[in-house]
Amino acid sequence: MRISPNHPRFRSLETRERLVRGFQAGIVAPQGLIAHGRGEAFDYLFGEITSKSSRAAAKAAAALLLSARNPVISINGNTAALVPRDMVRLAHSVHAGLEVNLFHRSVVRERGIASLLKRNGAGHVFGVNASPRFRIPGVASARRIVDARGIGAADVVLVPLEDGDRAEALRRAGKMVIAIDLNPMSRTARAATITIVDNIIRAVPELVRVTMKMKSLSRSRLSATVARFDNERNLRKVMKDMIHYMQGWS
Ligand code: PTJ
Repeated sequence: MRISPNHPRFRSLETRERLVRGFQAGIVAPQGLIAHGRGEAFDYLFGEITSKSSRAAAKAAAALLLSARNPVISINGNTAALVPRDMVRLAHSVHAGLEVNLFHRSVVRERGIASLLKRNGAGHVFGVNASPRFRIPGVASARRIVDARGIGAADVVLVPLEDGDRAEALRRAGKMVIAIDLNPMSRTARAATITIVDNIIRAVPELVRVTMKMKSLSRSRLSATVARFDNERNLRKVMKDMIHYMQGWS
């Protein structure tokens, strides 16, 4: 369906359309449409804006990605449908690998997502029928199977729209985790090293912008930016932002 740009909720409706098209093209899992609804509800409670706390998290995440030895960006169906080009741009900007890693795993969908990323400028994409494989210990879902040269070898992993247990398991495996999740109470948000509580359609362009700006900073300045960031404190601020916004309505 074509949405008129004059519609007051154009951005939100257009985002839904992208997910529906992604579903019809075999990129998005049916469950991904439901997951987006949960995200939308949280976004509404934040006023659909990128808050100061989200910007602070994006800055710390950019510093962590730029100072990583081997960063990898994990891509699922929703992420591929919503921000394929920005994810490829981010990967180029921080020299990160891209890996398809699905909760509702199917090789057909893995192939479709990898080719969508390639059409958007990606080079090699890990995770298509991953081989050699590495199994993340302690993950119950198909997400435990990762590429040994991709997420398996990464020191920093960006996990957008995640389901929880993998973020915890990646931390236990000694990796640093950056999450993008509109739910500040989710297990992913709590387990990650850095959580960007923002809609992925705003968070990823912001990450691209900030990494471009911070590229020339020294390793010690990047490390200092990461060290100053406290995820738990930032999540408390995010919750306060949400309550503050909601009180404005009463
Ligand atoms: O493509 P697959 O097979 O890997 O499956 C992807 C989904 C998203 C279906 C899978 O990872 C899943 O079930 O995730 P959950 O457990 O529903 O968690 C998704 C989280 O992302 C929730 O906390 C949502 O609030 C959040 N979320 C949804 N849409 C957005 C979002 N966060 C940021 N931006 C969004 N647009």
